[in-house]
Amino acid sequence: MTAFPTVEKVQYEGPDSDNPLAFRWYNPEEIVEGKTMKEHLRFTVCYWHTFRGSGADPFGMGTMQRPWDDGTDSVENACNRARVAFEFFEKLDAPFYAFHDRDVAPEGSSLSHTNEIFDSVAAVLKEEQERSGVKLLWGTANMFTHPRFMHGAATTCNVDVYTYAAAQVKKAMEVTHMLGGENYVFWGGREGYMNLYNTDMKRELDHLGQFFHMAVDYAKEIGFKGQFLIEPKPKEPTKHQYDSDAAACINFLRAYNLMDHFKLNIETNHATLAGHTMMHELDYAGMQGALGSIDANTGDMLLGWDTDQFPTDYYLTTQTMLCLLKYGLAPGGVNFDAKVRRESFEPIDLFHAHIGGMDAFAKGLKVAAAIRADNALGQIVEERYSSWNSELGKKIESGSVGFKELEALMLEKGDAQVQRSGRQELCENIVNRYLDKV
Ligand code: XLS
Ligand code: NI
Ligand code: NI
Repeated sequence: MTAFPTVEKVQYEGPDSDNPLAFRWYNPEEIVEGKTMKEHLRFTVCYWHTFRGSGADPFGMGTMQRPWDDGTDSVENACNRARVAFEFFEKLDAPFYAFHDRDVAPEGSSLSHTNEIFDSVAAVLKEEQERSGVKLLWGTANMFTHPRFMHGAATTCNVDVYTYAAAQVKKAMEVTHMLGGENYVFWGGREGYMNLYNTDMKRELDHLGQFFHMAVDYAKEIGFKGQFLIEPKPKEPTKHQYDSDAAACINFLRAYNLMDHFKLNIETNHATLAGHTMMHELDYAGMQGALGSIDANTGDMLLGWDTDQFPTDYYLTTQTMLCLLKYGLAPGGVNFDAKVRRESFEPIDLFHAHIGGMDAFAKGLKVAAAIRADNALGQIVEERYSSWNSELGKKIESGSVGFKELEALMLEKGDAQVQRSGRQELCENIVNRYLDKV
């Protein structure tokens, strides 16, 4: 049985290929900066959009044709879908996948029943991982779909729901560990608020900090060595998500003494919803030693929500790869947290979407590496800050002078020297030049 009878394993054919089912840029074994593309990019297919996305939106019902899926919540359907997913990962040559507990397995009539179902499906996932060699980048718990989580999970006003959430994450961590997951993700779901009149923000954040400490303790207890990741997002579904952006997450982690245990999973569309660029979020997380992994997608300039489109823009992927090469990515990866449009309802569209995203990132990797090899942007940055290499600059940077000394110096000098040009347009032209060249 095959779910994708018309598709062979996708191969690299080079930039001139017009085969829509071939890679033009992603050449897994090609070496860039001393590592293969496969090692750099660690491409990951997400289970929720690709295998559970129905195409429903607030105005209309599902549109996707998924002939292998009988549309029921049976365990058999879940196991069968898991096998189809692995056929997809293999044909796409994707080395990793990622899931929420409830994407792969349906809920049962009680928590213990749900856990049993999860175990049965996890056994299939394990078997398929072993058969195919595809690995789990990360697991996570869905604590936002079910009505019990209407007020949040680890920040809920209800202690019973908090307890349920703790039990759910415990189980999701165990399954992630059993499947050799390299990371475990916390995206806030409904951790946030709709209105401050009815919200005790301090208490909710204290509870969240406590929750993460429990996760850290439990990981130690079961020997889970994967990296914990928090995924920032500013809004949606709540009007204010607590993990609103990289800076807010890092402040939270510091305040609750969790910096040693967590890094960030930065998502493009979340960055732009927060009013930042992806490059900003990556650079901010990276400079704080907190860049863990990325959810690769893109938003739409004219739509104000998380549209989760596949990334095809070379500027975006070049900027992203400049940061990933600078700060490193493993054990994180490039996870396509992206969905095909509801008008792209055929199974083959899943291939087009992922191939496009993988090629865009592979090209971005090559362009970024070429820019770095010539230090083309680095040189401009170095020149721009060169005044700081003076005696005075060194004194300030090492903290050995204060306002009084600086005032004395400037009183003597009378005025500050002329600045260097920022050369922004030149930088933009340089990026274009390398995009043309690669
Ligand atoms: C939602 C998030 C979600 C996380 C995983 O906006 O991106 O998909 O990545 O819970
Ligand atoms: Ni995401
Ligand atoms: Ni998202």
